[in-house]
Amino acid sequence: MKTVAARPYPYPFDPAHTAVVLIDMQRDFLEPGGFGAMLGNDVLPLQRIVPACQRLLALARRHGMHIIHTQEAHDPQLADCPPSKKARGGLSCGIGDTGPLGRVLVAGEPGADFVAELQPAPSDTVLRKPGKGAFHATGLDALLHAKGITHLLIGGVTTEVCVQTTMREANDRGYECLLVQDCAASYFPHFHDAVVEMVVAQGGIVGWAAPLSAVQVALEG
Ligand code: TIU
Repeated sequence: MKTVAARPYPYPFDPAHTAVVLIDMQRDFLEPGGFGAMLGNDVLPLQRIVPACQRLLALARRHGMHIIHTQEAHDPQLADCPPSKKARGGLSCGIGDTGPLGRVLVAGEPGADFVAELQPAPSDTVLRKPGKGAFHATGLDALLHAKGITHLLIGGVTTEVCVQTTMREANDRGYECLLVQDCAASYFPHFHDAVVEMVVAQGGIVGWAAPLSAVQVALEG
């Protein structure tokens, strides 16, 4: 067992039963012309966490932890996109429409791909998801059970949308979750900070939070 100096108290985990879940590090959220930018957001705060996410993946690989990359993307017919989701925001170029990065949030399009620095390795799992939470309408719970995974180290974008939703879904399913706080980002930095506080409040009501450096110290001293 390893122990991370985390908030609200130390987080024990066994790397053999732990997965890194990196949420939606896609061009559609991190690059100009993608879905996030269509929503009116500045993508720079998301781009800033890419080097830390690279270090988290390298750390996971050194210690044999399974890596899961989630991808928010719909099938080309949008059969898995509720009309309410497509309509939200009243965008002139919204989900399924053709923008600078191809069809917005559609699987197989350039925008749905992961950023160049965080391309999955062949041994990683890529999990396509139609919602904000990674457990909704996916096989994630069964996959984690099959691999004997009980603990999740979570990062990605955006902290208060897909990261927080996934962490809450995982917590309700019994997984012990640590938010790697500098490997997650929001278009709204104060939302990011608020999520970190929400997660660890009330004795860790949703789980734990720690910086990547604390995870690294736990694993490598
Ligand atoms: N808009 C926003 O902040 N996020 C999303 O739509 N998806 C994810 O967080 N991945």
